[in-house]
Amino acid sequence: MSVALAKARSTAFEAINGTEEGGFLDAVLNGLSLPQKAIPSRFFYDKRGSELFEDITRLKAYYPTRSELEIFDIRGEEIAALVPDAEAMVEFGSGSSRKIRAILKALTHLRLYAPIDISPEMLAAEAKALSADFPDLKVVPIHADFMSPVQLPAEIRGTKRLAFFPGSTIGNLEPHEAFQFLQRVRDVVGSSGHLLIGVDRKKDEATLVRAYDDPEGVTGAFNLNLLVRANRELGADFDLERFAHEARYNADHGRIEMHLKSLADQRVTIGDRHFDFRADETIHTENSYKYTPDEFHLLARAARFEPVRSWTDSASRFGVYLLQNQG
Ligand code: AVI
Repeated sequence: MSVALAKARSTAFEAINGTEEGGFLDAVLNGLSLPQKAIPSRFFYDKRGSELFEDITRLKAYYPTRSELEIFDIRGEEIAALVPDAEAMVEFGSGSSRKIRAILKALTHLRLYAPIDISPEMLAAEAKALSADFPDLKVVPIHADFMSPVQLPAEIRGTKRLAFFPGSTIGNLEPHEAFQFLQRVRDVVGSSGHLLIGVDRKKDEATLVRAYDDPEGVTGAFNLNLLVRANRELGADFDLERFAHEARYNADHGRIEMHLKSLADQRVTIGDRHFDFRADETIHTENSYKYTPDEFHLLARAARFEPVRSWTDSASRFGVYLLQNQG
């Protein structure tokens, strides 16, 4: 085995057995062997990628975060009045805490908050900060991958539960995965429990594409950071000058796609594997599905969640839905 591949394999070993689930090396080697080359979007979020994503959420062009926060600010009390019995909130993939703060301000009757996140550092930091700001709220962090079945701690099991899944993260799942995810959320909230979820809406193509191809180039840097990560962690030799960020709307599938486009005929080497690129050939790095309210209601009902009420922002760009488990 070559030195580079050995390095790549040991890094991948650490990745699988450390904080990162799923094996970046295998995902890249398998993904680059497909006819349409691809790398799964979950690998965006190394330290730099997470920082860049946080920057994206503050961009003028990236409307989803702003629109969703507007809904929570204006509709918080209305939402709270619809779930008067909820005692515990379980957040899936909590990450940064701007949204939970906005909703916790309104949901004053909650006594427990359980963020689920893959990053123990993020969980610990968030739990500490929230406990300081909401002294009457018990914070019970759950270190887990929210895409897998989650074991609830004992103190949450007996409570009336409300799940929280903001940010249109559901849009990064393929529709069949979104359906399976909603079914797992039903298990977590229990019978007649609720889910409050943020979902980006379909809209004109120009607004959508601009949100994923901002003039400042932050989303481009976020996308290209996958190659920076592959060079650093896997010993790959991607030439960053010879790949470019591309965002396009695929109307047939109702999704934004992000790609990294090769600017020349070139060969990339990872250990003893070679991958040839033609000029203009792309690596598909992300799907972000957009749902009309009707489409989302259909998906929710198929997973046995009944829509209770939904809200949108002043520009009708984003949707927040309160759903109730019918199972
Ligand atoms: C995390 N997720 C909901 C974002 C989205 O809009 O699909 C990720 C993102 N990709 C590029 N910009 C933001």
